Amino acid sequence: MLLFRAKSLLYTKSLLLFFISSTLAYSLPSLDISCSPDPEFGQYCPTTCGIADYLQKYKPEADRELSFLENTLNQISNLTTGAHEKGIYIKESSLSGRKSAPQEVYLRKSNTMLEDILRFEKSIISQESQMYELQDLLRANDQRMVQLKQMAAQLEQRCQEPCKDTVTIQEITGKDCQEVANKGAKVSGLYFIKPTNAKQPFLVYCEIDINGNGWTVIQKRQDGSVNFTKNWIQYREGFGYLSPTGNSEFWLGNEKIHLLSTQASVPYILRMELKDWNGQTKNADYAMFKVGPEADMYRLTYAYYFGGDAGDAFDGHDFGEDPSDKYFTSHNGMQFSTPDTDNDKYLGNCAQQDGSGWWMNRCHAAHLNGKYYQSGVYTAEDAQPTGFDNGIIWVTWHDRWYSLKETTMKVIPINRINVAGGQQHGVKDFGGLGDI
Ligand SMILES: [Ca+2]
Repeated sequence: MLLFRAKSLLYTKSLLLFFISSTLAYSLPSLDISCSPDPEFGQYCPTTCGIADYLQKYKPEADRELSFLENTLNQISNLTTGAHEKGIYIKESSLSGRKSAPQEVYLRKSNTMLEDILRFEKSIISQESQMYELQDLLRANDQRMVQLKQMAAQLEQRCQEPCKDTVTIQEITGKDCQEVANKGAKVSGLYFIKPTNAKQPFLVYCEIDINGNGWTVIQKRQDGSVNFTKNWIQYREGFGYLSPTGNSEFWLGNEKIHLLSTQASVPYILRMELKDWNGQTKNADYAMFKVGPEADMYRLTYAYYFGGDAGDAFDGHDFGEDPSDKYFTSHNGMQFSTPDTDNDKYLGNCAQQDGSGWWMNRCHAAHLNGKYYQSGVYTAEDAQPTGFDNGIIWVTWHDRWYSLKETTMKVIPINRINVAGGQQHGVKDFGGLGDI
């Protein structure tokens, strides 16, 4: 708005100046002529004097107006100058702003770097403590290494010394422990025997009593020191430890038991010697005990229950759950099963469920290779994850939730049984036959 007014005033001033100057150019020569005012001015063509008078009359006012215009123009000019200066200032500011822009970038970068440095510093501090820990570990490992090297050196030295075998193995041999006893062996201990069909002798623990009875021991449990969860090959070859004092747990091995029990002309008695956690002992004997060849999965057979105060658990047991209980828990005629070889009569795998190798049916009433429980009575909770009765069981003495403390399975030729210990059955039939 101001600019518009200034422009219009400027325009007016220019016009007036032009008009005045052009008019004065004609009137100046006759300024000294006295002119008579003509009230009729305007009705006629004005004379030179009339025009001059008229100008004289209105000049002061025009001067004032011109002066006003001049002031206004000066003001506008001043404002314009101010605006221009401001413009220059803004421009310069803008330029200087632009010039300072890179500095801001550097500042930002600097801040970022500072943050990074702080972050790295924190990281370094935390890593430093980790490094200290690792250094400690390294030192401990170094010390351990030194100790191990010392131990290795000591062992190496000991290995160079002559080997001293502290296990006494008796010199007498035979086809079984009874023959060993018949040959004059008087003490229990480790002997090499070679059954008729065995390709080579193998070590057994012979239990020889004062009457000259020689029991060949095929299984021993006494403290749970040996894990009886083994596979087919381990049960075939045998596992555990044979000790000259007889105080160790083992399974002689199915192949050896097979070779031992199937010798021609020697009918064997299998005796189960059992001890519970009250220290009470009982036994159960089976006549004509045999274990078949591996081709028949080491099948168990016997002619009959020969006697004993522990009861005939091998014949199965009526648990009162199903009429077929007894039939499906009997063991005579069962093949051997291990967790990895299922030869049982059960849809599932008894040996796998119970973690043992045994002549499983569906599954058992006798189970002397079961899990060792330290206090006798155990529960389905204890038998997790399967929850089945998997202890060392002889149900005709203690029920299936009672695990026996000690067991020994041993064989002897049946003709020795009359002097090996009084039995309820078969004593008369087989007694007095003499040594074989
Ligand atoms: Ca099965």
